[in-house]
Amino acid sequence: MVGSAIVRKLQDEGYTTIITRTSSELDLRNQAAVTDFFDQENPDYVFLAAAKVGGILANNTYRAEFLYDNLMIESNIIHSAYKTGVKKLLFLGSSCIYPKLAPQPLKEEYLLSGYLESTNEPYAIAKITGIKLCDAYRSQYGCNFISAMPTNLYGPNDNYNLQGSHVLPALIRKFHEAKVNDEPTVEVWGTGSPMREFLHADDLADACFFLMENYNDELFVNIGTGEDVTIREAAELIKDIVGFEGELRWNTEKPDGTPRKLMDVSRLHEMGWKHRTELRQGLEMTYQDFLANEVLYIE
Ligand code: GFB
Repeated sequence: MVGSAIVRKLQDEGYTTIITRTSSELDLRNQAAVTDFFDQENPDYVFLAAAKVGGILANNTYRAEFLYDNLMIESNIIHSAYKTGVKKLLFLGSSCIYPKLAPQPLKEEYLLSGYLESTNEPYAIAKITGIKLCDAYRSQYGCNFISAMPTNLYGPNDNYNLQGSHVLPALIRKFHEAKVNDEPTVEVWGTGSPMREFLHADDLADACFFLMENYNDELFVNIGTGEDVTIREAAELIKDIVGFEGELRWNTEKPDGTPRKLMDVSRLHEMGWKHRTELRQGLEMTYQDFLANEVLYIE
């Protein structure tokens, strides 16, 4: 989702020499394969968006994979970028790097000031390591490697697998299928009280391009909208957009995860960047994209 959004942004900006690989073409966990790739292609600029990602259930179930795969991907790419003299690299982390009970909104300096949320601790540790790798290669070797921490994302090419997905694609699919099959209820996980901030993938890509052009410092930068909603509000919004007329059934056996993770985006705003897509509009676009690509998204 993020990689394809960045490619769309670069194409819109007129770039023609964009080098990409799918995961089946290049296994980024494989050090030798990544070394060969960088030696052959010699990229000038790297957007490191590749990661093993998923929603709360996937993070909590595949704890070893979320830690191992992400550590390998980051280590291989960042080290190869240094070895081959990449001019600039942007590493993408996640808002889950912050302590579970950090004050809100989350300022960049709250990193490592408390315990992490347990459901995604392995993923968060891997992402914190990515930030620290960029910092270490900057301080020891002078590499211009920067990091950005996006909030929860959604948009085209999201994962619609109900066991692996994040909340918004899961609910788009569930409400849509319940509407089509005339079902009376839709199961929604947790209590509905956690709050989440959501950013459209095209806005994220725009922010990544902005940072690649304008930001060269060590301290990582939050990327978000600065606004959040409860999961209950998000569910009601999707229900309305999809046109499902039944009831929500809250399954409190499933975890809520962190109570809130609202980004403080004042640094990005001060630099002159702000999101464009509001949540309702973004979800309407995403539902249309889901309808157009349902066959591809649901295998
Ligand atoms: O989007 P989500 O899986 O990730 O869940 P997190 C957000 C909230 O939505 C949780 C609730 O409180 C879920 O219980 N929820 C309700 C659902 N219904 C559903 C559903 O059908 N599917 C899903 N997936 N959730 C992830 C982290 O946390 O966020 C990652 O695990 C990463 O590490 C990512 O940071 C951005 O926001 O809780």
